[in-house]
Amino acid sequence: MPDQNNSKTTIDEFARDVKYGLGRKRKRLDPKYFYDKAGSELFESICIQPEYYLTRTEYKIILKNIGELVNYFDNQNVSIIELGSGSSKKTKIILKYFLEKQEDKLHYFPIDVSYEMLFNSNKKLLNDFPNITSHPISSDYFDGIKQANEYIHANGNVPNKKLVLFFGSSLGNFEPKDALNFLRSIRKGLAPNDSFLIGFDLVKKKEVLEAAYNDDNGITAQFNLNILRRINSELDGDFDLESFKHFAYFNEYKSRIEMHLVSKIKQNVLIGKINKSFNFLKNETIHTENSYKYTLEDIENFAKKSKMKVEKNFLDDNKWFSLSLLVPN
Ligand code: AVJ
Repeated sequence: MPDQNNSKTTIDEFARDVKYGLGRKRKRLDPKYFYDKAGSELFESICIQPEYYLTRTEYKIILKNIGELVNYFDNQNVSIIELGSGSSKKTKIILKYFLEKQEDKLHYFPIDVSYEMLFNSNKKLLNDFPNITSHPISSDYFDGIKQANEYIHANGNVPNKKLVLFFGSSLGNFEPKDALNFLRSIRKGLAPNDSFLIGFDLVKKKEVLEAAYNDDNGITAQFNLNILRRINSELDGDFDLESFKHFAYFNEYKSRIEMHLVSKIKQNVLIGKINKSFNFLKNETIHTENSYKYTLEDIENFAKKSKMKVEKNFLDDNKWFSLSLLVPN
C-alpha cells in the first residue's frame, strides 16, 4: 500500500517531502500522508459511504465466489499471506472458508509496516478465529513475504503453497510503471504453485467514478483536507482549512481519479517547521492523490509483464471491480 512506510516516516521526512512537494511548480503531496489516526478513521468511514462502491463490491465478489476460489486449491492446503494488516470483513470470509476446508488448520501471515495496526487487527482476529495460527509481520511487503517464506520453509508442518492477498485496489495509487515494478517484486516472492489474489477497480462511467470520490456526506473532502490539518499540527503550518476546497475528477486520458485541494483565494501559507511560506494563486491546486482505474486488458498486460497469468477475473454483475487471481507463468 502507498502508506506502507507511514509508521516509519519521521517528522523530518514529512517536513522534507512537504517542502519539496509544495515547492514544485505544480504543487503535490504524497497520499501516504493521509493516513494518520484521524485520516485512517476517515478512510474507514469512506469505505461505508453509499457512493464508494469499491469496498462493498469487492466484498460481494468474495462472498459470491468463495466456494469456487477455495476449490482452486483442491486438496492442497495453503498458507495465507495478506498485504495489509487484515481483520476486514473480506479477510474474514477468506479465512473462515479456508479454515473449514483445512480442518481448522491455517497459517496466516498479515504484513503491515504499522506495528500498531498489525497487532490491534491481530487481537481482534484471534478473538473471532481462535484456531488460526497467526504470524503478524511488521515490515514492508517485500521483506514481509521473504520472512514468511523463510518461516514456511524452516517449518515442515506449515503448508508451503501460498495464497497472497492484496485487497482494495490499493495498487491504484501507484503510477503505472511503479505498479508494474510492484507486481514484479511480488512475483519474485512467489513459487510456481503459489497464487496472488488482487483487487482492481475498473474503468466505468465517469459519473459513477466521480460520485465515489465526492460523497454527499463530505467524508472524502474531510479526508483530503486532513492532510493540511496534519501539516498544521505536525509541522506548525498555518493553513486555513476554510480557504481550501476538495476537488476530485476523472482524468479520462490518464484513466485516473485525481484529487486536489484548491485554494479559494490568493494567499500565503507559512509552515513554521520548514521555515518557509508558500504562495497560492486563486484556484491553484495541490495534487494529493491519483487513483488509477483499469481495464481487463490492463490486468492482462500487468500479468504478462510481471511473468504471471490471469487464472480468473472474478467480477461483480456491473463489471465495476475485478478480483483477479494471478499465478506465476
Ligand atoms: C486506498 C487507494 C484504494 O483510491 O479509492 C479513497 C483511497 N482516496 N477515497 C482509493 C481513497 C479517496 C483509495 N485507496
